[in-house]
Amino acid sequence: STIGVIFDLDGVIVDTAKYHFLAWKDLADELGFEFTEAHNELLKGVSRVRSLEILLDIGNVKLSEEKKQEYLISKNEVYLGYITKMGPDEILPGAEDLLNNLDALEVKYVLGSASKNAPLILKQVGLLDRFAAIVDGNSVSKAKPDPEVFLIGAEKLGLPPEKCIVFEDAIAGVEAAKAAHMVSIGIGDQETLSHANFNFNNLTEIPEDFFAQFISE
Ligand code: G16
Ligand code: MG
Repeated sequence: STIGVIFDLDGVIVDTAKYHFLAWKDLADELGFEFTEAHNELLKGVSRVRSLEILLDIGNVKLSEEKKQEYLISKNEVYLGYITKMGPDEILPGAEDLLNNLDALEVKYVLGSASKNAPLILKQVGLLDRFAAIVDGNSVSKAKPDPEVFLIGAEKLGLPPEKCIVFEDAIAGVEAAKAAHMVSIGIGDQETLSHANFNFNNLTEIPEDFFAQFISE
């Protein structure tokens, strides 16, 4: 096809943000400060290391590098406890229909996630085999809003960035797509994601003929 699609994972394909929240909240409890769902918004799409920094800023807590490494590991262990219980019922509404639609159009798609746990999550929900490639937190060095993750995605698709369409739920993710000169689709709150080229509340709202406008004969 003349176009390709790059999907973010958390907030687009599945809602793992609720599990990140519970795991980070555990840590905040241990450190003795409050961590709210509003605080959790700041961590969406952001790398694990950066998330810890933001969390510690919220609690006004300073830690040694050693302690930070320790907490990064223990947070992830708590998170994995939730992830390993996930199943196909946790795929967000509209996601599978959208992938089926792209398959029918013979449009290739890859994953472009900040998560180091992306392959495990996709395996849990039964979608791992569907993506042409997985670009995740293990394969990138610069986190969103840096465009690196999406530029590697374009390489995997074998397409120039201008021919790639990115589905994102996070502010940093839409910024990364724009920095990569790709078409950005904001999934979620329209005001939060007003910098995206297109906005939808969720994947069920994407019209079946949506991709036709990008495909040239
Ligand atoms: C996801 C989440 C972020 C999380 C990041 C790293 O990104 O939105 O909140 O901090 O992955 O996750 P992990 O700790 O599993 O490596 P995305 O890009 O899929 O939205
Ligand atoms: Mg996301």
